Amino acid sequence: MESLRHAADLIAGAERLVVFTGAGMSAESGVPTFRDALTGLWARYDAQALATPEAFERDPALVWGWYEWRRELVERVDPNPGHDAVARLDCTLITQNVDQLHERAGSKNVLHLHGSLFEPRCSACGKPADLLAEPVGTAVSGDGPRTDEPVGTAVSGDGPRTPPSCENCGSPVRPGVVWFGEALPADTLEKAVEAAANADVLITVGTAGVVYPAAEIPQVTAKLGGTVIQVNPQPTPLDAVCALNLRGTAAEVLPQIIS
Ligand code: BV8
Ligand code: ZN
Repeated sequence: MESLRHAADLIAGAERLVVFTGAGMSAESGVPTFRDALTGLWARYDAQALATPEAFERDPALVWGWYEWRRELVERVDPNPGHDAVARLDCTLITQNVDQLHERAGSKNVLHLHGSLFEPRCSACGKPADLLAEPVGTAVSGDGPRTDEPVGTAVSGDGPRTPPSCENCGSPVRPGVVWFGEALPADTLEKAVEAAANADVLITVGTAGVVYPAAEIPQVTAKLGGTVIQVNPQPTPLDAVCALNLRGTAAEVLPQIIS
């Protein structure tokens, strides 16, 4: 396909290359995209409502359980050929994803705009907390988490789980992700915007381009004269700023345009 060759030439000739990824990057590894990340017990919730400080405040076990379910899923799957292709690039890699599949494929210094499933911290004092080998929590019944069981009762499958308590101050530990209504990590965002501003080529892969300020990243490159290439089976609001819109999936297209 003509545009694949054109994209491959642009990427090979790029001097300051940026790759910007969203949930579609991990879809072919078996990780549901953000919008599809609610199945099973969480099917009745809206991701945007669950990924908020208010939801954690209201029901820490439900929200912690959802993130632990996602973390365990990500640990069980593997990077796909799209991650492997990106790892071959000399680029600045910016991701909205909270999984660590780019790192497991070999990418270094990944800028995680929305945090990570692998860096839980205290919801009050911010002290980093250890990841629990076994999902810890209380056994759950149909009406939600019971607290009569001692914390530490391993639970299997998906379901609410009581978050561990901070060793420092006893408050509930929270996932190390950025929720809706929370500020992105300032230094990470600053590095990402600077890389996007200086990029001569930016590849945006697998993002719906609707969540801000992350969705600004490809637009900054285009506004400052850089060339934006999009890889997504669907059209997105970012189509308008892309020089090339490659309608395909990450695992299919990226290995064809990255040598
Ligand atoms: C902030 C981490 C201010 C958590 C995420 C109105 C009211 C309230 C808020 C707002 C508002 N208007 C705007 C806002 C701001 C809000 C926002 O943008 N809301 C949107 C919904 C309108 N943003 C925020 O709240 C941000 N913070 O503004 O703070 C502030 C400032 C100072 C001080 C205090 C506060 C924080 C946003 C971060 C939220 N956290 N993730 C978690 O993971 O649980 S967002 C989450 O959804 C993802 O990280 C991602 O960023 C976003 C969208 O996901 P995508 O990656 O795009 O994936 P999605 O599922 O949507 O789409 C998948 C795409 O892949 C599709 O296009 C599909 O076609 C494609 N695809 C599918 N398969 C493949 C594929 N592509 C390639 N290959 C495939 N195989
Ligand atoms: Zn604490």
